[in-house]
Amino acid sequence: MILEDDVLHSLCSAGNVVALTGAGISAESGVPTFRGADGLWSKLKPEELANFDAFLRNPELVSEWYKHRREVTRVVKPNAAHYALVEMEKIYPHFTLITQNIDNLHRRAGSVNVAELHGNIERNYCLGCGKRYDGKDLDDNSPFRCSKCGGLIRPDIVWFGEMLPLDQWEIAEKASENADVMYVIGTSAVVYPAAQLPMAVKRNGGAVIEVNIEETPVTEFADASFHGPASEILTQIVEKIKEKISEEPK
Ligand code: BV8
Ligand code: ZN
Repeated sequence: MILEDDVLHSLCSAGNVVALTGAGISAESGVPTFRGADGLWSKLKPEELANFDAFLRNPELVSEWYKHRREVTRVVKPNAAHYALVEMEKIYPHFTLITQNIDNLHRRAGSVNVAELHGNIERNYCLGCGKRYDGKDLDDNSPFRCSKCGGLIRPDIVWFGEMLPLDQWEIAEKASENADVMYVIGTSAVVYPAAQLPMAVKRNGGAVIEVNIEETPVTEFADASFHGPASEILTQIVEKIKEKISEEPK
């Protein structure tokens, strides 16, 4: 990976730094992505599963799908890319991690300042009374009925056509508007409104650094695009930043 001096300098001197992650950062942990060749949605159609109407039409099917995905995310582990972002949070004065992922791997790796735009697969709530349920409380029956009111329990995840959690979105928007640098990692950048954040950074004069195994709509306006597995690329970037910072006179 070639990290030009001017890019490295901008990465080292950045004060406000943001990372936007998608399913690709968890791919090397063994969590299937959505749109890749072996992606979740190559077999199933999102409209059949990741939306509220589908859930009301067939709560068993959708509940089982999320139960299966919870089981997958529990056995996998964060990979070097997640840990590289934990390191970044220590290096940079202000670091905000914005994730589209629902797999909880960033928090399990140790990231603290995390905005979860699309929810979290371990969180669930009752449609009837709002009672909250942890994923582990649900795993022996589906569809999941509320013990308090008998209502249907759904995952606390943002489905297509649903609003993103306002508090998380506001954190993400504000961090992106003030960012000196945004790392865009492992996302196909096709799902809105998350996909508009890199352009917001660019518009406000920040640098956009893409890490992906293939080109995406971000590639054409990124200040630098590194094509390769996030675990390798991010580990190398963090090492080079640490090296450069250690050379600087105290
Ligand atoms: C909303 C939760 C508004 C469920 C998800 C037409 C045009 C534009 C927009 C729209 C439109 N029609 C509808 C919309 C809006 C819609 C949208 O954007 N649709 C898209 C598909 C066209 N958005 C919404 O509905 C959002 N809500 O807009 O509400 C509103 C306004 C008023 C009132 C009410 C509502 C809600 C969006 C959230 C949907 N929920 N998931 C679940 O997960 O089960 S989206 C789903 O896609 C995931 O959350 C995921 O995070 C997200 C994005 O996918 P990626 O993370 O990018 O994953 P993907 O597989 O696509 O890509 C992986 C990438 O990693 C690839 O690039 C690959 O190359 C790379 N990679 C792989 N391995 C590696 C790697 N990179 C590095 N290293 C590796 N090793
Ligand atoms: Zn209830």
